[in-house]
Order: sequence, then structure tokens, then C-alpha cells
Amino acid sequence: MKVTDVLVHCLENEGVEYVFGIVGTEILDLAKSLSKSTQIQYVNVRHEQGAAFMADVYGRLSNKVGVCLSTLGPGATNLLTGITSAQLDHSPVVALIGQAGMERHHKESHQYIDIVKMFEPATKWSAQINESQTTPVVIRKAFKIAKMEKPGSVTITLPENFATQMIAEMALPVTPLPESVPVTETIEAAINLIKKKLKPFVIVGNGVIRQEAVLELLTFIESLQSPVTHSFMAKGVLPKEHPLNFYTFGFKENDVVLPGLKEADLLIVIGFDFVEKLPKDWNKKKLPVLHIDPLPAEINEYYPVELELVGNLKKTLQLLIQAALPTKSWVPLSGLKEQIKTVYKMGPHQPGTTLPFSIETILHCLEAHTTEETIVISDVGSHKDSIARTYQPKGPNRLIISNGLASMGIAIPGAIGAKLACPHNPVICITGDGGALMNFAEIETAKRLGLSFIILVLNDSMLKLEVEQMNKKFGENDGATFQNPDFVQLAASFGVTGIRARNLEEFDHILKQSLHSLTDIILIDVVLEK
Ligand SMILES: Cc1ncc(C[n+]2csc(CCOP(=O)(O)OP(=O)(O)O)c2C)c(N)n1
Ligand SMILES: [Mg+2]
Repeated sequence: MKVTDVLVHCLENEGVEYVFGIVGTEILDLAKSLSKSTQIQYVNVRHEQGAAFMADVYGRLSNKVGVCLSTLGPGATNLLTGITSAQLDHSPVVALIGQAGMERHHKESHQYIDIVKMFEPATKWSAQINESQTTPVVIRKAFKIAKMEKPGSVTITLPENFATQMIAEMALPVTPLPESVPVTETIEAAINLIKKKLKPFVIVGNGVIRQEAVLELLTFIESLQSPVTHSFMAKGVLPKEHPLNFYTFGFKENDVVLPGLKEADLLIVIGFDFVEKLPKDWNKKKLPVLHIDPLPAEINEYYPVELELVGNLKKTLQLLIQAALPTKSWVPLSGLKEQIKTVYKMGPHQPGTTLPFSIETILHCLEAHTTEETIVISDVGSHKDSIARTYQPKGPNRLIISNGLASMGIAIPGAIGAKLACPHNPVICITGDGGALMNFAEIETAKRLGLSFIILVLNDSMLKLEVEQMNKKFGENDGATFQNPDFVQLAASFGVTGIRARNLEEFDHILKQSLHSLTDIILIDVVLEK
């Protein structure tokens, strides 16, 4: 069998449904083999960065590995940002990348760069197929590594000369990932540690969502009765109105939950990735930590680990619950919760009153119209911080924020990945006008695929986050404003509906109508007050 046919067979064996990419001469045989698959849909995108972002968000939502493809040289360099995003956000992604034939690797050669080396610092594993017979082993290993804790990116480079060689080997069986748990003595030590302390504070990270430990976490909190705060990427684990929900931490400014954390005598940190926020920013007092995670704790002077529970989070939390977890009923300083709600502008939307047309009032309006099913995807900018503060999703994985690489441009391709992973869920992406135009072309991909979702473009003619930061640092700003195209006309030129909202009432009405009959892509041009 031809190597690329074997490779596609291996992808099918891994349960792959979609491959996002752009072809090129060196990867044509793989594209041809993909076209023969009845299981895998090849999605021809408009920029390789979009392909990687689609695979990234698909990986975060589908419980599968997202797969993308590019050709050598410029195709590969275009993939790099999205591949790094998946790596730092711990989303399982495998990229298949074409390469020049081995006969020209040692000399100056058209479009040739060392792709393996380029991706090494941005992936968990960057490898090249150097022997055609190894294809099934390499692909199995790639998927296993991408999915293992902590999940991330893998790139597999395929030199052109191997593509058409004939091999006999077939796909290797997919075996479940091993699940380890801490030994009984360590569970007992954790219970004793919690018994000794009066005021534990629980920090929940994205690992709780990745490892599907949300129900166990809720039971754990019901027993422990101690306050909880979430990282950006873990938002939605505790319901908004849960009495122990102290919302979100990890902001540069107005991180009002921090005084509450300082009152604690033990931080129970569950599935938190330092890539979201270094401990120096939230544990200045160097409070002792009970580390609960699939991997041992990183060494960090602001993360003094008193005990580590290393293992599968779902199973580890179950063991703690069964081991007669003590109750530690306490809440931080009176009024902290109300203070957070005020500073994070979480107040309810009051229809009928004249409210400003700001990101916060828009988010209240959005929250009023979203359900447990709605998936919201944030781009990166000033709006990301507002979303992380103000918007409360109605469940885990119902707000996708990139807080690892935090690259602009993820929202529109991310919405495609989300809609393909969860075809029955309403999807809304929110993007700044800067980020929107970075991958706007993927609207054509979405339209061609017949997808339906809503795009909110926050139209303020600036890179607001940078404008704000420059104003703060220098008292003025420079080089961070621009003129926008007419987003409504631009949307129309892609054959999708564009509607302009100039005030909250208009926005409320358009959003309600759009969600009511969501059969196409609808772009809402949100013209913000400056
Ligand atoms: C690819 C990339 N380039 C630059 C940055 C730095 N950066 C972070 S936010 C931001 C501004 C985003 O502007 P916009 O998309 O309009 O959103 P706004 O801040 O206006 O809400 C910039 C330039 C980044 N995070 N990613
Ligand atoms: Mg902007």
C-alpha cells in the first residue's frame, strides 16, 4: 500500500473526522489519499494559521485530537502560531507537514527549511518520517503524545520521496491512556493536611475540564465548603450562583479576589497550568500548596508545595471524597463577593434603562440570551479581560479563552473548530476589530462548509488593549489605531449576513433574532462608544 494511503488509514484508526489545511506540491499525495477517505473530511482553509486554530479549538471541545496539514516552507511557517497556541493552551493537535525529498535536505534548496527544528520549541514532539515503514508507529506515537497529560501539539513531517513508496505495515491498535492515582498513604496525608488547616482556598484550572472531573470537583467542594476561584480557561466549572464561587483570578489589574486568597492558610490547586498566570502574581505570601494534578508540580519559589497528589484528577478527587474529607466552612472577608461582582461589572442587564453601549453591557445582554449549550469563543484584546471578568458561562467548556499563547486571530477559525466539534450547540465568537481582520478570510471556509454561528466584531478602530497600556505607561498612545472597512458590506461580499448595532437596544434585538433563527453566519458589527 502507498505510504500516504497507510497514513490516512492510521488517521481513521485514531478516529479523525476532520483535517484542516492547505495543500502544496510536496503534500499532494497525502491530499489525494485523504480525498478517498469516507470517514475524514478534508477542510480546505484560507490560511494555515486558521487551520491550526481550527484544530486547536476542535481539540479542546471534541475530546479528540485536532488535525491540520500544510506544505513545506511557507505553509509550515504559517502553521507555527496556531501550533504554538495549541501547545501552550494544552489542546491535543497533530500537524502533518510536507517536506522536500530527503535527497535535497543537505543543500540550499527551494522552500526548504528544517521544519523539525523549527517546531521543536513549540511542540511536545516534532518528528520526521525517515523510513517509510515507520509511518504507522510514528502516527500512533504522535496521537498518544498529543493526548497525554499535559496535552499539546505534535508535528510530523513527511519528506516527499516517501509519499509514494509502498509499505505493508498497517495501523497500530489504539490503547486507552493509563490512569494513575496517588497511593492510599498520600491520600491520607492530604486529608490530614486539610484537617490541620482552617481556611483552604481552592484554585481550579483547566485540567479539571480536560480530565472531565467537573462533577467530582463539585462534590469535593460540597464536602469541603471552602471558597473557589477559577483560571480564565476553567471558567464555568462552578455555577455562577454557587455560594462558594469567587469567580475568576489572573488579571493584570483589578484582581480583587487576591485579598481573599491571602486570608487562606492553604491553597488547594487543582489542574492549574502556570502558563495562565505565574504563582508570583497570586501567591505573594507564599502560602503552602496542596498540589492536585496529573503531573508533579513545577519548581517555583512562589509555589511552596506541602504535598503533591499526582494522578488522574477525576479518580484522585473521588478518592479524597471517599476518604472522609473534613468540612472547612469559611468565606473570605465579608463583602468580598459583592466587591468582586462590582469591580468585575457583573451586574444584571436592566432592560428599559439607558445603559452605555460598552463591552460590559453587551456581555450582560449576551449572558441573558445564552444557555447551557451556547459556546462563546473570545479573541485576544481588551475585550478578553472584560469577558474573563464579566461573562459567566453556564457550564465548563462553554467559554473558550486562549490564555496560554493568547494570540489574536483565534476567534473566527476557532468558531469553525467549535461548530464542527459540537454541531448542535449555538456558537458565538467575540473578536476585536484588530483580531477579526487577521483571519477574516476563514468566513469563506465557514460559508462553504454550510456552518452557522454568530460573529461579534467589536468595532473601536484600535488595538484597545495596547492603547490603554500605552496611555498608562506614557500618557499618550501611538501606532495602535486604524480605519476599518465597512464590516457589514464586507460580510455581504462573503455571502453572509452583516448587521450593524449602534446601541444596546439594537444589539439586544439583533442578537435575540439571530439566535432564534441561526441557519447561516451572522456578523454583528458592534460599533462601540469611544
Ligand atoms: C498575534 C498577536 N499580535 C499581537 C498581540 C499583542 N496584542 C494583544 S491584544 C492586542 C490588541 C487587540 O486589538 P483588537 O483585536 O482590536 O481588540 P481590542 O483590544 O480592541 O478589544 C494586541 C496587539 C497578540 N496578543 N497577538
Ligand atoms: Mg479593537
